[in-house]
Amino acid sequence: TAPAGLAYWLTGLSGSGKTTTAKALAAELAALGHAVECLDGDELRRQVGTGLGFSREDRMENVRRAVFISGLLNRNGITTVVSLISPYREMREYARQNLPRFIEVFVDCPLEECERRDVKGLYAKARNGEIPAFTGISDPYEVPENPELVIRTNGDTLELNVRRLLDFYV
Ligand code: GGZ
Repeated sequence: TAPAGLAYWLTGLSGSGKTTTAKALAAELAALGHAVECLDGDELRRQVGTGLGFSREDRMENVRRAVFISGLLNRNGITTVVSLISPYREMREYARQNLPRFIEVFVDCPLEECERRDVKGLYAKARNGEIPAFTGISDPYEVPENPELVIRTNGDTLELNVRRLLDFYV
């Protein structure tokens, strides 16, 4: 089973299923007796995102704050499940370099499917220009080149994806 103090880093488009997968993974890890915390982009931005927008610099700062918090937890044996779009390779590389037990997970879902789901109505707003610099529409997402895991949320079930995340350390 997984060692203590891992950082599962879930990257992917808005609406790809990062948060849903993260919560399910954290619940399973907790049931297995792990100390675990979720660090979700949307919530982090509300709690410690003062002054941050969605420029490349601000997204990098958001990632830096998440890495800092994750590091504090991880070094005390608490596993973290971090779900941030983290759209640039540079950002994920920074996280990899600064978190000793880092697992990059690409939450893969085609843009068309994320847009079809449009759970929060953000894609519609991005399309009509109400939200500028929206990832996948008017801002880049650099697909991970060498993630430890790729999970697909259109097709594979949540249960299968969580199982694959847990089995990574078998
Ligand atoms: C991307 C945006 C934007 C723009 C608001 N681009 O899926 P959500 O809605 O609930 O979560 C997304 C969140 C993005 O936060 P992250 O901290 O994960 O992004 S990053 O790692 O790039 O810093 C999305 C919403 O905020 N959102 N505006 N322009 N997502």
